[in-house]
Amino acid sequence: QTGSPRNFPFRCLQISSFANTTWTRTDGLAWLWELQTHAWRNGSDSIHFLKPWSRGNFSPQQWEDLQHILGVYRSSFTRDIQEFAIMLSKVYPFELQLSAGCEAYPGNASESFLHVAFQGTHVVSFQGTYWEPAPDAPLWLNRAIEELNKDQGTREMVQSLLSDTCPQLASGLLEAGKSELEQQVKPKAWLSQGPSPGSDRLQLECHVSGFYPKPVWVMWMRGEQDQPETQRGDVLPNADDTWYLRVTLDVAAGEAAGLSCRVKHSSLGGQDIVLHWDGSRSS
Ligand code: PBS
Repeated sequence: QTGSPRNFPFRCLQISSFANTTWTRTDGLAWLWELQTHAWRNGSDSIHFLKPWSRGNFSPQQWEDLQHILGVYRSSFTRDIQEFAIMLSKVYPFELQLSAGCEAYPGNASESFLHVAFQGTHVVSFQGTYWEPAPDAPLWLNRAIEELNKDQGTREMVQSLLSDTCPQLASGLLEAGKSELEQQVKPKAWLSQGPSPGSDRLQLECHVSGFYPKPVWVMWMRGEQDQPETQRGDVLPNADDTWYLRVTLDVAAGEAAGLSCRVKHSSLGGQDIVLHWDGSRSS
């Protein structure tokens, strides 16, 4: 993997809750691939830089300009949505989520996107120079989209944010954060006994934690044989940008001896971690 050019998408998320006609909040966050780089909390008038390299190659002036645009946007967005809610008779509470970003490709090319979800369902995207309904979007949205498309100033700003600002910021971040993005952090692994799934049965747990990046392979084995009954949990985030995974196996108490948990991860360079179940621990 190392050496070959690879892409790291940059994603900005906006979460807006409209509880009733007067209570709303909007939070923003940005990620470069697996790492959160920025946060923009509801009450705050400034973007929070979460990494030492979160300023990328933007000058203080460029950040100030961007914060100003976003500050105006946040209050206009809230106002516009409240007006749409009246115009379209939408009932409170509702949630809007925006996901926008870009990915730079070799040779100066980049691809950008901006999608909007209403109550968790994708309803609107920005395509080229216009707002467009998502396939299967409800018909009532067309009136809102028509209104939005009348605002040429906003369309031009969104277009330039997506096609210029975003790839510029993303490539600066990538350059500044490259070593952290590409770092390899080895997992630690340990075994434990979970709650008994039934009489004479054991739940064997294999915990794997502290690894980066996210892809990981963990299996319960008997010798060289994968145990297909292995149950894999979700890969969960630790607070320090590393990941955690728990993998379990239910077995008859008499069959636990001889089982082991095997962990493969890019940081281990082929030297898999193998932990053997200690038969004497099963009561
Ligand atoms: C319940 C209904 C659900 C409908 C879902 C619709 C989703 C809509 C997403 C809309 C996003 C834009 C909202 C604000 C915009 O309409 C407008 O009021 C403001 N425009 C901006 O702030 C431009 C920056 C947009 C960045 C978007 C990133 C996602 C204010 O516009 C006015 O001022 C600007 C200058 O600041 C221009 O002069 C513009 O012409 C003018 O109208």
